[in-house]
Amino acid sequence: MLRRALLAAGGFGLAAPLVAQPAAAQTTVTLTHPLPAASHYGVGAVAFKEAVERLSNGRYRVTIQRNDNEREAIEATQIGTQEFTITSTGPVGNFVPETLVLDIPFLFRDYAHARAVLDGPIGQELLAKFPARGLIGVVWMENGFRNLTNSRREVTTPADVRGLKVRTMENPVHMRAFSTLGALPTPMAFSELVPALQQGTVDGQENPIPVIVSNNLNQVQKYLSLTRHVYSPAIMIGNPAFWNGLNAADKAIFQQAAAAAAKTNRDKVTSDEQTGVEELRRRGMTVQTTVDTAAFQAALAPAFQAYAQQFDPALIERIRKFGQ
Ligand code: EAX
Repeated sequence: MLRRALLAAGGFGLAAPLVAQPAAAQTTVTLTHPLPAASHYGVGAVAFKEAVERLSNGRYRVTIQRNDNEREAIEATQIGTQEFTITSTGPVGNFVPETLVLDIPFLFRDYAHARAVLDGPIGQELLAKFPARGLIGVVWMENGFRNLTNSRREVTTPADVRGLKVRTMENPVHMRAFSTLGALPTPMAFSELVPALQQGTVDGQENPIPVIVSNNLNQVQKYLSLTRHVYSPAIMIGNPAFWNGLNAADKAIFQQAAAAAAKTNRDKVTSDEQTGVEELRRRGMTVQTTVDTAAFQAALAPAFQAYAQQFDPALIERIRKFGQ
């Protein structure tokens, strides 16, 4: 009636609805990660945001925030103060112990091997362990092969590591490796790393080239040794209440967006691996490329024996042999 009256009064030449259509409901989700926006995690986060917003026609918006304490971010995702986080597996073992097997030194031959394992049945079996721990393992992403940096001396053999105070992630598998080498592993969140290096609380740390480059660790570390002693997976973790509340179509959108994040993230790692060492040399780091990997693997024999007690040796063998 009102519409006809107004039209008769010539109030509206167009058959425009008189009552504003309710805007499509929009849900904002928060994703955090610990690194700079231009890092291999940051570009993955943006790819995720763009895909979610495009595929949902704006029904979902993604807010990206930085939190460089990965354990805190996982806890926040678990209790629902945020919906997603991207993190290395460093602290994940404190929530989903089964993932610690991935952190064993020298387990993966190269990037192709690691990506095939994570995207294949073994990686999917591990993601299936997350819901029982109050988390959703959405998709495997990538941090990269970790290398040792320090400010005391060049490191090419295990003997050079002896006595170094090395910051490690809060990861018992990594800590055992460095104590087996005679170093003094000092676990702390990434958020505490640079101050600890600046104050000399620790002599060194270990991280993939993409992390060393994107955080300018060359400003607080002199020597880089290309040890590649551990492949460090990353993972996108989701909040179960949010994830399980999605209908099938929306869940498919988030899964497609997570796959886009992983591809962009891995492509950035590949690119950083091609250019990062030269960039760090240019920034003044002294780089040891000829590291005695066989000597490091031999020196870690006691740690490998302990890992074979802690994890299923058959699983370790499955991972080592995958794709051969
Ligand atoms: O996930 O804590 C670390 O050394 C991690 O490699 C870093 O936060 C990126």
